[in-house]
Amino acid sequence: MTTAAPERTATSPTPTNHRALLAWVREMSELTRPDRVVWCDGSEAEAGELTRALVAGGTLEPLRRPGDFLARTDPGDVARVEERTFICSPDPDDAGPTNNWMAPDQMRATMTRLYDGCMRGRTMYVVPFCMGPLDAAEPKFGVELTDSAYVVVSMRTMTRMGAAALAAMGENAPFVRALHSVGAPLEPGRADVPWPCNETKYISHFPATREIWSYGSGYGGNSLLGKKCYSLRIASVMGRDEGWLAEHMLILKLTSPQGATHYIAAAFPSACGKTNLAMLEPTLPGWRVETLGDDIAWLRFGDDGRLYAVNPEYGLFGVAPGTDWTTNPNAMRTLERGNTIYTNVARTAEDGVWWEGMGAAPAGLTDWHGQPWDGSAPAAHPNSRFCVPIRQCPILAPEYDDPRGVPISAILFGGRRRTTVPLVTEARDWAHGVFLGATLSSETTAAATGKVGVVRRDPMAMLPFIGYHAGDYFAHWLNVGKHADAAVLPRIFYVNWFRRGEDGRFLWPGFGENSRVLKWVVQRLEGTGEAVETPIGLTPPAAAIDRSGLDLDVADVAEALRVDVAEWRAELPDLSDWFARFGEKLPTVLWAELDALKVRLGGS
Ligand code: GTP
Ligand code: SPV
Ligand code: MN
Repeated sequence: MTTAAPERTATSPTPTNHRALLAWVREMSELTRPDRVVWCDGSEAEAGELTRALVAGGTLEPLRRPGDFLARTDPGDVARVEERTFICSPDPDDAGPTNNWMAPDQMRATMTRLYDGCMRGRTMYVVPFCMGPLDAAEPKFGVELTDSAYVVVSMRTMTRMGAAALAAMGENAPFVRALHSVGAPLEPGRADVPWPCNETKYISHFPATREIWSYGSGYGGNSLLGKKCYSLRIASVMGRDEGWLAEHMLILKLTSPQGATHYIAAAFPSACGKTNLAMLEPTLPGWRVETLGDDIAWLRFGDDGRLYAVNPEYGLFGVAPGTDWTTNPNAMRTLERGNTIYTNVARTAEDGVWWEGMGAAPAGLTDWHGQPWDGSAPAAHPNSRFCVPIRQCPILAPEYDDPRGVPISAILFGGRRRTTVPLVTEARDWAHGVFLGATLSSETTAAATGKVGVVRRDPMAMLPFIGYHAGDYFAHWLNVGKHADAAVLPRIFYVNWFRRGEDGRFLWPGFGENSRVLKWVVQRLEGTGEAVETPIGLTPPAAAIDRSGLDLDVADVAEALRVDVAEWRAELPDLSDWFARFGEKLPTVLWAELDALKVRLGGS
């Protein structure tokens, strides 16, 4: 960290000759008027200084394990704010019906008023970062300007941040401009609060100029701008323009007992199982999973015509509740190594952490509000998170660092549905797979503000993250399929770990047992898996799912796999309405897929 004298608007020596960057930092600091500007180098010493200051200010509490800290947010700032997220494309038609839109000039005017003097009394940190390996053919740089030290230390975990990124930018590399303020200027003499934020929030994207303006929230996807804002919303537009895909997908490497390796990417909506599948510990003997990414994948064609995936992130920002030795032991091992910032979990009397799903609650818990826990409400917020370096994951695949990525054999789409959607379905071909993705549905979760448990369409698990018109996005997916030889395209599957029986229990045990579904996927790829034709796609007969060592009746598996024609017919009106929202932009191929589905279901 290049520090500066604490006098007003002091600016530390600028460790770059990047003129566009220097000009932008100057312009934004003149607008936001911080007391000082600090260029972050990403060093251990800098992180130590920042965490000490955050502890002194009450934002972070040190925990027992070295490098572990707990943050408790303002109770009104606990999740992504989709209704305050905007795509400010010049043409409203480029944002489409699934995004909030505001004209760029109008949004700039509105937010310039909010940003005016918003960093008074605070420090503006200049955070250079790179999404994906620094030695990529075209490294994807960004610079976040933020007045939150919590954001700086989190960005250090989540991205390749600091001096190396800045040096690699040289004097004129393009970069995404990402401005962030908690929106809480500190008047002279006024004490700060542990979690400054503002009731007014904007998470705005200017895709045409590759800019992000975020205001009012310090939380996760709202403030760590390399994540959803850059690597999905802005990157999806880059991908549209340049012929690649930015997706809300985990990446895993699966090795069979015979030693065959397959790379699999999977898109599930927020809090629907990506981190868990990415770190899966197979219950089937001889199978092995290694992790490449748990949230975001950038998919590009390689020279051999195959689709390769890179994880642009450097850390894991995982859902805490439900994470335990029985469900996700590899996440627990990752956390055991310390260096984790926990947000909104409960704290034990021994300065450890606890959350729902971790077994019996120990006595003397402090809940996420900082109060002694009385058991009347969850001790940890349902969207409480851990932020930890991905390198601590004991099963990180060595290919993680390869800037070319890994060739994907299968893409899984999945959602959280109590009914209707079977455990696993295989698409007939790419277009049918795009149809399955485009019509994906899931129950809303605590990862975003708003009601939980409401079924909504969440195309490719990207509803809140597509940076342009979703109809154009579907067309882009179809084009990707046309680009490649069908023989080397990933095969597409649709999974649902969350189907329930009439008694309300999950029909499928999930977690490590999902390896049994992955085995069938691999068998399909290798041409040995059995499948039956159903109106919605190819499903395994129950006997084709390996149940060895599992105490589950074949009838239960059959129930999890069942295609209920009546339930699917009941989905049809909603599917028609969904597609109608995209008007002319809905590719006719997808209408044809829906018509064919109707015919197969024998509906009208
Ligand atoms: P984001 O980080 O928000 O994108 O979430 P994610 O998709 O990575 O979800 P994650 O793996 O963190 O899982 C979210 C919740 O679902 C956790 O509480 C998990 O315990 C639970 N979960 C994950 N996999 C399964 C499964 O196979 N079965 C069941 N029943 N629950 C699961
Ligand atoms: C999600 O909501 O999909 C997340 C967490 O991965 S956040 O970083 O808040 O977007
Ligand atoms: Mn996510």
